[in-house]
Amino acid sequence: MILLLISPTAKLPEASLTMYQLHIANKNYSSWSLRPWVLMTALDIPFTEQLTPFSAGAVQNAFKAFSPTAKVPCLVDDNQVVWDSLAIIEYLAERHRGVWPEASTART
Ligand SMILES: N[C@@H](CCC(=O)N[C@@H](CS)C(=O)NCC(=O)O)C(=O)O
Repeated sequence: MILLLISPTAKLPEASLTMYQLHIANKNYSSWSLRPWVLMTALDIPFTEQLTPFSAGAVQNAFKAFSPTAKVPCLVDDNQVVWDSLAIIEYLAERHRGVWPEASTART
């Protein structure tokens, strides 16, 4: 009998070799930022946190430096920029185990 042990957080073959950068805003205000932040932290997916605080004003000009939509969260993976929280989670799910449950019934 062959026993195959796979860590739930093991990287899939297409996982990044570079360190992800996750751009977020204030954790106490930006629940959107916390979506990928909590996921990556819980699954031990290594990333560098880049926190840019909200400033006064309707448009967050500081976010334009890294996010095409001037919104957070925004994930940078080498040359790839993913700028929506659910899109980030889907992106990570293609590269890391454990993002979504294996059982389809657990995903309904
Ligand atoms: N649908 C987007 C929403 C992102 C979003 O609205 N983020 C807010 C912070 S929680 C933001 O960046 N607001 C800045 C602004 O609207 O200028 C996502 O899921 O990532």
